[in-house]
Amino acid sequence: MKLIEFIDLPDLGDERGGLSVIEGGITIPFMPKRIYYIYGTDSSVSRGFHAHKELEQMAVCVSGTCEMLLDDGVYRETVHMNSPKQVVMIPPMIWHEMHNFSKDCVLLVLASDHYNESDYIRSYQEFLVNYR
Ligand code: T46
Repeated sequence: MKLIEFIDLPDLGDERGGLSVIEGGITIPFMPKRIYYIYGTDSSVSRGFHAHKELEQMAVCVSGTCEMLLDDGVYRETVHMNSPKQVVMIPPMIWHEMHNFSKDCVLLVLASDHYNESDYIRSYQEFLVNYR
């Protein structure tokens, strides 16, 4: 089973530099209500370790590199994120972890809804037992 779904962003770069575009409902299948970015994470630190009940998200490494692990409770897949032109989808009910951040990593995340802590499942056991 393939958990990792990539979307290749249109490359509108020219001799002046790169330009990639994400359009809600066009490039990605939802309209983002929230945008956040993760940066300055030490390579020894891992983040995530949760699933969302309903939230849809997409992530793109606009600078640097990191690894994104996705887990549906049966299968686990890890993708090396190293391109500002490639989006990885983080669907609801998928456990995800981020590892091996490079010093210059900026991970941009677009989310389908506002922040809501009750949408998080932060225990892997709870994820496995109650939600699969
Ligand atoms: C996710 C991965 C990819 C807020 O108050 N508002 C927000 O919009 C966000 C994203 C976080 N927070 C608070 C919640 C925590 O107290 O900021 C703190 C750090 O968040 P968290 O430990 O959840 O960060 P990560 O990097 O483990 O996970 C984040 C997102 O929270 C999560 O939704 O899918 O990035």
